[in-house]
Parts: sequence; structure tokens; C-alpha cells
Amino acid sequence: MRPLNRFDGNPVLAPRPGAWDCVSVFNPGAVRARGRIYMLYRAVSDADEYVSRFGLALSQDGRRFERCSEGPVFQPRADYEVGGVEDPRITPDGDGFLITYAAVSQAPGPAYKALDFFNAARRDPYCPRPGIPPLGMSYTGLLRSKDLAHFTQGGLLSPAGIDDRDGVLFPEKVDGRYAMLHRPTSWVGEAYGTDRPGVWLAFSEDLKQWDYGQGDQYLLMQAQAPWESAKIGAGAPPIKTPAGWLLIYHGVDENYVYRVGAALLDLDDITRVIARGRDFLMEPVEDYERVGMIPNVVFPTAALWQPDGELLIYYGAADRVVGLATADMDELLDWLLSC
Ligand code: M1P
Repeated sequence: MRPLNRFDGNPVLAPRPGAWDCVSVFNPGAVRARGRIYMLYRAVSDADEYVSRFGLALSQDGRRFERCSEGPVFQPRADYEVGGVEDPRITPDGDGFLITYAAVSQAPGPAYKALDFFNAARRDPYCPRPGIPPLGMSYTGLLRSKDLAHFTQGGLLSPAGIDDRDGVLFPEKVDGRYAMLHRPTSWVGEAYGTDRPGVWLAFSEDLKQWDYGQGDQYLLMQAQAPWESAKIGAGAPPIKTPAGWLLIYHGVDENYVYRVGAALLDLDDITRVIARGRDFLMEPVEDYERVGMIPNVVFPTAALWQPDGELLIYYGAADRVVGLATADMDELLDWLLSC
């Protein structure tokens, strides 16, 4: 049995008709700080442009969230992100936070519109996905913040000029360097040791100059099971447990169904995967996970280990709402280690 349960009050965050976040709210970063859970969520106001911005919500219990402002707390500023800021992931950093996100180079709405993508999905969410729209490039960007309401920009963390999403920082330095997981889309082929986009490591002393490795040196994980056969990407920032670094990630199959998976990395050598679920942890089942802007998506972006041993996993559902799934950390680790 899979050790993950959906919260029965899902979705924990949904679009607000008439407000700036009226089309979709999804793929949030979350962090526990100052006795509360902060959620920095991705939101879309206008389906035609489909440019994403960030909103902020707060919770005492991780289940009921209240918005903190009437408008976005962050929106595109730099020329490399005029098409939107997407999928924030948060790691604590001293008395503040580091936020990685996908900086999108051109508004994706027109490409979706040309395929009538959103309408087709709404008419029949179970229909085959009408192709992949020709979206622009995305890069992993960095923000710094003390309060998750005000931000300074830290530039791009991706290798120059390539599409590279799902950038996620470890919450502490590894052997004195920052460590990042990322998913360079074009790093496939013999020279890279993988024929599908995978999860890679990169290291940096200062968050500016990065060591991306040579060839497949820092290829951490590649697609292996049928449920993740098209590509995989890091989900939440890894969590340090006695058994290893817990990585919650997403896998995409040949029919564009997005599922949640888990792996453990060696505490002494994060380039070593010591356990990986052969099976997925969660797949789209509920209507709110199957019907939305993009059908059949559960996309984890935050995982918080609560003091009582409960793991909270926040995920985007069908690119329209935010869901919560919970697990007992010990049970989840037992499941992973017995795979
Ligand atoms: O629509 C599902 C997801 O598709 C993309 O994820 P990935 O690049 O890993 O395939 C992203 O656009 C993500 O935001 C979105 O939720």
C-alpha cells in the first residue's frame, strides 16, 4: 500500500473568481518559519497570456491557508522572465529564504491557444493531450527574501542558453558548497548518459559560478519505470532524514500523465541514490487532479517534515489548484527502503 494520503479538505488553495489569481493557483513553494507555514504560490490571471506571478498565503496548521495580499507579491521583472515566473521552491537561508523558480522567456498562452489546448482539456479532460505546444525556453532563476513578500533577484542558475527547469536547492551546503538539482532538457544522448531528460546535480560556492560536471558526471537520476518514462524532474527541496536525503520528484509518462515519486540520496555522498521507489507514490485520481488547465497532473513542489513526524507534501493539481498529501515519515522511509 502506498504510504501517502490526500487531505480530505483538498484543494487547500483554489483560484478566486474576480481576483488577480482567478484562473489558476498551483505548484507552490512552502516553508515552515516563525511558527507558521508560508506558501508562495504560482498564479495565472489571464488564460490568453498565461503569464504566471507569485502570491503569498499563510497557515497555522498547514491545511487552512489565508491569502496575505490582494495582489501578487512577485511578478516578472528581468528580461529573461517576461513570459512569467513559475514553480517556486523555497529553502531557508540564515534569517531569510532562497527561492528557485522557472523564469520563462515568452508568454506561453498564445502557443496553448493555437492548439485550443485549454478548451480541449475542459471539454474532455480524458482526451489525449493535443500535442506539445512550442513553448519558449525556461531557465532556473534565484530570488532572495526575508519575508517572502519582498524579493531581490539573484540572476540565473542554469547553464547558459539551455532550457532548464525544476531547479531545487538543498537546504544546507554540502561539503562547503551550495548544491542544486536541475533538469536540463537538452542533456540527452550518448554524451550525457541518458536518453530522456533527467535530474542532475550542480555545485556552487557563491550561487553565481556553477560546477555542472563533465559529460554524465553529475547525472543523478534518469527515467526508469514506465510511469516516468518520458522525463523526470526534482519536486521539493530534499529533506535530511537519518536514512538519507529524501527527494520527492515528479515523473511523466508517454501520455503526459504526471505522478509523484520518491528516492533517497546518501547522506555522505549526494551523488549516490541509495533507494528509489519502483512504483509511484501518487497519481492523478480525483477530479481536481484530472480536470483543470492541464489534465492529469500531480506536481509536487514542497515537502515539510513536521515536528510530530508527519510529512506534508504540497502539489499542483491539473495546473489549477493546490493539493496536500500527507505521510508518516517513518512509514514512507520503510516503504522506500523495502522497494
Ligand atoms: O503541466 C504540467 C507541468 O509541466 C511542466 O513540467 P515539466 O517541465 O517538468 O514537464 C511545467 O510547465 C510545470 O509547471 C507544469 O505543472
